[in-house]
Amino acid sequence: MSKSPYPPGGQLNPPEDCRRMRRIIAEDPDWCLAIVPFLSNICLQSIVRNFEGKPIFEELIPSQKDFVQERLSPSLPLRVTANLISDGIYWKRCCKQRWDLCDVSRYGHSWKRMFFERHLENIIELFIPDVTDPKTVVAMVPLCKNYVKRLDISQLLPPIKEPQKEDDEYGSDLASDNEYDGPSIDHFDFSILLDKLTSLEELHVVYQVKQCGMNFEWKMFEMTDRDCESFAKALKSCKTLKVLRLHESQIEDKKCRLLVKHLLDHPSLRELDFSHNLIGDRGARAVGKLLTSSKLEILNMCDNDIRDHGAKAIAQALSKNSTLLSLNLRLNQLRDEGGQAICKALLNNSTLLDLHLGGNQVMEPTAFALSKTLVQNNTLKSINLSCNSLGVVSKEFVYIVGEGVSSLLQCSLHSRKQTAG
Ligand SMILES: *[C@@H]1O[C@H](CO)[C@@H](O)[C@H](O)[C@H]1NC(C)=O
Ligand SMILES: *[C@@H]1O[C@H](CO)[C@@H](O)[C@H](O)[C@H]1NC(C)=O
Ligand SMILES: *[C@@H]1O[C@H](CO)[C@@H](O)[C@H](O)[C@H]1NC(C)=O
Ligand SMILES: *[C@@H]1O[C@H](CO)[C@@H](O)[C@H](O)[C@H]1NC(C)=O
Ligand SMILES: CC(=O)N[C@H]1CO[C@H](CO)[C@@H](O)[C@@H]1O
Repeated sequence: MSKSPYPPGGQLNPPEDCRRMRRIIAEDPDWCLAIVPFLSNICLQSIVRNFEGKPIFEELIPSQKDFVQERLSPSLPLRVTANLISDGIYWKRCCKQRWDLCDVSRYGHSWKRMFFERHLENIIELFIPDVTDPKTVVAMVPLCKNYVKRLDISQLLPPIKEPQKEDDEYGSDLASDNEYDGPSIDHFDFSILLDKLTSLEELHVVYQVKQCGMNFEWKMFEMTDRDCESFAKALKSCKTLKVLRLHESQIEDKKCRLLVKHLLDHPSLRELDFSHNLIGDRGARAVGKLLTSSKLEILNMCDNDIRDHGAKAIAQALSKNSTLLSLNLRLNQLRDEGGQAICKALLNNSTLLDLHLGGNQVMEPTAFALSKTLVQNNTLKSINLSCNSLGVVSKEFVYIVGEGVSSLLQCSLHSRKQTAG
């Protein structure tokens, strides 16, 4: 086989190609001057044509692999291609054929990773409980587990509504006397999948239905108790997970505590994002416990319902040994009691670099506590106190910050309403 296959009928003639010298012009009017293709090219084309029945790829040299990758059909079954064809032009063609927007830099510049992550996301996002066979998801595992590092699930569908259920929506016991016990699961059950995805590092999940239109119902936008139980178990089984984002899913204290319980002593979790949920003080206490028993570095509890007691629990965890680098408590209800607790905790050996206390109704006392912390000792690099009524203190505070702390890189103090004086 020749080492330099080139396109059939192509005009690229290597100079040493002696066949160029052929100068026979026959009297046959159909005689063609085009050069006979290399036998190796014909072989490669045959490989491409028969790939599904008889895949030959490993044995080829790199240039031949490229030749094949450029010509294989993107609609070949994945069971043939998944673990055979390496990252490269073939997977790029598969991605481009399926999606208009393909930003490969989001996938570590791996087209294969992009293909399998988005393919699996698609299957999960269109999974209908009790309709889709869970086997279709599990069957994907051996094909994709080596390439899927992150899953970004932006939709989870509820079961199809039984028509007779509409009548007993208001709790008529007689109506629910029929055989039907309701759906067996409320949304896709992650516990059938997560323990098998051995490369998964990041998981983002939102329990919501996109484009529900006139079918809108609030319950399309929440994680149920049953979901939470199976999800928590699934998390525990996924030992490689580093980043968990579970937002806008109506998670309250009970679900938060269940999730945290299964995350305690997780071997690899580094970032946790429970933003835009309904977590209150009891949930925050559980999260505080998680802080002291894990190596969490980034915690985002933005837009929840944490008050002073919850803040104190988090503060206590901070003042003990914590590995936390970034804490976001924006849009909670810490008020001064909570705000002061957090600031005082930072006096004690914290590693924290970024703190966001925006929109927490904190006022002068917190600003003073923070200024004391900053003057005494800090590793803090950025503080955001926007959307609080710091009032007249802010001027003085900025002065202290300016005088005492040179390491602070960023400080945001935009007050929504400045008290006159
Ligand atoms: C804090 O962490 C350091 C190093 O990780 C460890 O040596 C020390 O014992 C810990 N202290 C407490 C109170 O947990
Ligand atoms: C800081 O640590 C000291 C001793 O380790 C302890 O007595 C004090 O209560 C801690 N302060 C806070 C706010 O946790
Ligand atoms: C601040 O913390 C650093 C490191 O934790 C320590 O070396 C330094 O002595 C502390 N300074 C004060 C004023 O406590
Ligand atoms: C502070 O937080 C608010 C809300 O997240 C944001 O809009 C603003 O840009 C932040 N300020 C800085 C300096 O980062
Ligand atoms: C428990 C602990 O290590 N506490 C130390 C925290 O840091 C201050 C000084 O910043 C020390 O005095 C404490 O001993």
